[in-house]
Amino acid sequence: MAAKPPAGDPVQDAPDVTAPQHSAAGLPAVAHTLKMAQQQMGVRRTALTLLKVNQKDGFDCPGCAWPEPEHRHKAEFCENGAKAVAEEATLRRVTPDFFAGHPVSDLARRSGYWLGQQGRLTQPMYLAEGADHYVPVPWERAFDIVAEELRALTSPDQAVFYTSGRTSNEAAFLYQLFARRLGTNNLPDCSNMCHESSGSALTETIGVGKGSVLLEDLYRADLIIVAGQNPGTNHPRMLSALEKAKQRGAKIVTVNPLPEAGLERFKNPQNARGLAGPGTALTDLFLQIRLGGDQALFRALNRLIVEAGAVDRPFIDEHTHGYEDFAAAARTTDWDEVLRATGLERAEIDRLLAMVLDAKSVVVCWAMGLTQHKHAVPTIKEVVNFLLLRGNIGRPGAGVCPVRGHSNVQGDRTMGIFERPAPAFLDALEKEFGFAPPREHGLDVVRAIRALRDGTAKVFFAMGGNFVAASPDTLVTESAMRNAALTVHVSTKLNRSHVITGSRALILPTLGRTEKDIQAGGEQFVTVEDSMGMVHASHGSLRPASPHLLSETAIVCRLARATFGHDTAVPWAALEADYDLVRDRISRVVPGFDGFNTKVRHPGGFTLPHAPRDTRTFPTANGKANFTTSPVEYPALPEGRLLLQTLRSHDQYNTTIYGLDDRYRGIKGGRRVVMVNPADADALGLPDGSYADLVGEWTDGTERRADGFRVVHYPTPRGCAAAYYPETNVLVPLDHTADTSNTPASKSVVVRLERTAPVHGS
Ligand SMILES: Nc1nc2c(c(=O)[nH]1)N[C@H]1C(S)=C(S)[C@@H](COP(=O)(O)OP(=O)(O)OC[C@H]3O[C@@H](n4cnc5c(=O)[nH]c(N)nc54)[C@H](O)[C@@H]3O)O[C@H]1N2
Ligand SMILES: Nc1nc2c(c(=O)[nH]1)N[C@H]1C(S)=C(S)[C@@H](COP(=O)(O)OP(=O)(O)OC[C@H]3O[C@@H](n4cnc5c(=O)[nH]c(N)nc54)[C@H](O)[C@@H]3O)O[C@H]1N2
Ligand SMILES: [Mo]
Repeated sequence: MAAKPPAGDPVQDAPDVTAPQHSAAGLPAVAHTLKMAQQQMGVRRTALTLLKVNQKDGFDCPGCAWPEPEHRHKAEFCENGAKAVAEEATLRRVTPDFFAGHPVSDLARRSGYWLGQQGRLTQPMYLAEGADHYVPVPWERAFDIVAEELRALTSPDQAVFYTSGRTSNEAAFLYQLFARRLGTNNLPDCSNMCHESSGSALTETIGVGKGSVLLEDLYRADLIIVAGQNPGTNHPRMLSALEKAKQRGAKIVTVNPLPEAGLERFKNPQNARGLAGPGTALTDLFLQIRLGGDQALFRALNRLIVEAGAVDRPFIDEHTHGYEDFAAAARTTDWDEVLRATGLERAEIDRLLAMVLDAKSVVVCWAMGLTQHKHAVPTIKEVVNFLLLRGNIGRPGAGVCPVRGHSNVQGDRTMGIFERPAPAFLDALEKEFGFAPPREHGLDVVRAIRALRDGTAKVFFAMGGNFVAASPDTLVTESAMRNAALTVHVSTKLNRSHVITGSRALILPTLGRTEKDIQAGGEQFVTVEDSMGMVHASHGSLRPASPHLLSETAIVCRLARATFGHDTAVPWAALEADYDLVRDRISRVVPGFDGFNTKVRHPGGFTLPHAPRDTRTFPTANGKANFTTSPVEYPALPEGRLLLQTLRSHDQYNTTIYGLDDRYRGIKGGRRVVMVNPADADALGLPDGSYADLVGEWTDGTERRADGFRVVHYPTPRGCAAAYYPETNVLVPLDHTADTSNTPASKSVVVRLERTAPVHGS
């Protein structure tokens, strides 16, 4: 199985490499922001739009899920938030003429970058069976096509309803209601590829699958450990919070295979010291860990804490279960194994211990570096053990902080986008709407791909996202998609999932966050939940990209009417007209949302309850916070091979490529690069600037290939390499997933590098 870069693409991939940087943001970020934004939106629209981001009367940034501080700056956005806004508020348009001029067979040869650069989708488009051109289709006909296919299924479980994480609470609630009214729990979402491991680990150990800290806790922490996360690129506003914590005396420990610039030093563009001065050094201790070594690191640390007798005994006795077993296991931790797994020295772990023992309150933040491994769930459970040992949960300045990705991915799950819904949620739905929702678990992302591949799923419907490019094992996923009878995408921008289709396909263009949403009941707003469980309103203000766009909420309601006809259980037309009515329903179904319509109209919104954080109570099966004792695991690495992590560059939002640079890592003008430790590269005979194919090796003997990567000698630990996603998704085997959460293990793929001739004559 081999994947070449799409041919016929005007974008050349000819990377130019300099040394990685040691600080993030500052003046270059501001300049870069304005340049990117003005290219897409022009000067006036740039000013109008960026001033509305994350303001109390404005729209929620469609970038990441980092929360808004209580005291907001006039410009409460970051470079990458501005890029996300510009990408949506662009003045470029994809019209029916565009599709007339570009057959699908041509679009399938273009890169994702090129597709995205064409602009906003403007009209519903239909690809008939056997056709090579999308043609415009009236909305009503589009809904009828979906309804016909759904009604033709022999079971509702032959349909799959995917969600990306930008969908508002209102649209998400109605979307899951639609799927369950139809009779299926097949509601996979991007979370399955993202923080599912966090949800699994936290639900079992503390009883709530969400983070337990608020911004104020970060400011008050004595020690913040940031493990497996690159906030300088992916959550830039987090750097302001870390800076503030630092100024109040916090220490910061970074655990990462890469020395990420944003965590080294932050030049806050909101003040003179940051804009033109030296900025703030953030990291006090950098532990350059091997990929997948985190569970071993935390277990070793836990052993040292137990041996030092430095545990919070009253907390452990009153609130937890399983301490004695855990402590006994921790005492037997094998140091040789720890040093092998982490690649760290004992002295570095001792330094971390000293900082932990010095700190009254500790927060651990993490993202994909912890969640996308085979042993991600036990790794995060070990982080919980670490916090429980010293009572670092449920008190100010302490707790778990999984930092979410998409701006409403946490809210979508709260609204019931989940293939394994809790019985209590289904009971509440049944009581509110008077129909019996299905109880059997549905398909997650990986299982949905298998079902499409095997022909047991026939209709694929996506509320946002770019399933084909974001999912693992690209060639397998693409052929699974082509197996479907119908694929439907509710989207703002053109992407690869629109051109790798089932027998028939629809593109349903929708409003973005930035745009005014007018319904029969007047102008509407929507709501979102950030990474810290704060719910607030988002008001779009721009004129929609096209008069033909429908909101996601309207799309669900109209599809429901086409599918069910007159529905005695759900008044779809009324809900479409007035989102307050949707929120009333949510307030009666979802815990924590009582008085939703009133509370969300308070400036800044409201905070959802979180029992461990608020009352130190743990809604687990045994009513206690659970210590867990999992065997220590770390990825095996065969001789002469490298362990590859697939990560984000600075100029992308998941599968949306904003540009071809990764400024902080010193890479310009190309994405097909592989970062390798110089000693490994020398041993493999790969000088900096040489080219290699990446060949993925999987335990069943199959191989996967991604061609033509420029080798970059980079400060990553021995045995570890890094390359960008989505280009490298072709290498991630569908069956290579995390235990329990089933999240693709895209941070540990075994590869060998085969030297090739340079590409593009460079
Ligand atoms: N601008 C921008 N913002 C984004 C996104 C984007 O693509 N662009 N994506 C959004 C989404 S959906 C998400 S989920 C988040 C993702 O946010 P991140 O999780 O920060 O994203 P990644 O680029 O995957 O980076 C993973 C980080 O973990 C490190 N890492 C990898 N493996 C390991 C490991 O085994 N151990 C440790 N300790 N570290 C490891 C990597 O070196 C890297 O620094 O960002 C969100 N925000
Ligand atoms: N190898 C590898 N694979 C990964 C990851 C990794 O680190 N490595 N990360 C994983 C993670 S963390 C995630 S979250 C997934 C992301 O998976 P997805 O969420 O499926 O992918 P995105 O690239 O964020 O989706 C981009 C598309 O969303 C559409 N869109 C944008 N805004 C809106 C909107 O407001 N409404 C609607 N309806 N559509 C909109 C646009 O058409 C755009 O093309 O990828 C996962 N895949
Ligand atoms: Mo994500």
